[in-house]
Amino acid sequence: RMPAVPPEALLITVAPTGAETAKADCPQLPTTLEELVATARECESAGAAMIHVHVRDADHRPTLDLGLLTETVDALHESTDLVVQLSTGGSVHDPLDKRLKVLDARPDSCSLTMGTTNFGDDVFANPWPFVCELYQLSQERGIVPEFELFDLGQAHALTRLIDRFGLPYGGRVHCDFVMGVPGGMPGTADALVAGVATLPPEVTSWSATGIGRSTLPVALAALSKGGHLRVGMEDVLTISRGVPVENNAQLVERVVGLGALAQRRPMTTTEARDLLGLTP
Ligand code: KMH
Ligand code: ZN
Repeated sequence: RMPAVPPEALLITVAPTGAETAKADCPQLPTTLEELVATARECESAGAAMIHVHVRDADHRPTLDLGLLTETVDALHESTDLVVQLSTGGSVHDPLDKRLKVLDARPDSCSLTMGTTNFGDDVFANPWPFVCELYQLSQERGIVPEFELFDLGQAHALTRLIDRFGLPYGGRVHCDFVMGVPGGMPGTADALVAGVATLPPEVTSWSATGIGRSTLPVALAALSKGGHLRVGMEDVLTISRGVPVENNAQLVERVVGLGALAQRRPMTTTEARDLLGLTP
């Protein structure tokens, strides 16, 4: 085995697109495969080691089309060394069966949200039987889940999942706190501390992301607690009040700078694979 990933290594995950923003409202959002690959390469150069991917169709609308998902995973593997994580959350309109099929595209990792959340005026549905099915499927397929936690109950639900079905493929347990969603936990240091305290002992790493204006408070709190970071235009579209984000690399560069202040340097893609249990 490789030596353990050192504590100063900071995993930066970039979430470049999401399923909520319309291309028409944000032309700089990467929605085509070409734009996504270019973004991925820029973000890898800037310090990202993992990419969390939502795919868009020819009309720039969110899709879970298996052909497009597979093509995207393959293209990202060909042009970058990034750990490729596909979203199984999709959009709030995607049916559960289609979200399970995402694993057929054979990503390295998949997001796995630990419970149902009010999501603005919508509902992001993750009923318990679906969570169990997706988890077991990830174990069978050799895909490493990233447990997405939108509230404290979801951090606690991870104990229940691991007690029932054992550890993920690869033996590591990586979580991501998604904070500041209207309907979920707030994007505050207090909420992050409570969330970390609620994680089961099996957790080996965690990151956090704050939506919208909670981006910086959450990033600073996560660095203070020794966690990792997710950033990207899925989560925030302004770099400061009223100033639009130019591109995803700009957000990655900003947290590389925050990491440097906290004496954390970007984790390499090789270290990220080790951290996540993707190295045999
Ligand atoms: N688009 C949200 C409804 C995930 O990627 O797994 C769900 C989401 C979480 O973005
Ligand atoms: Zn997502």
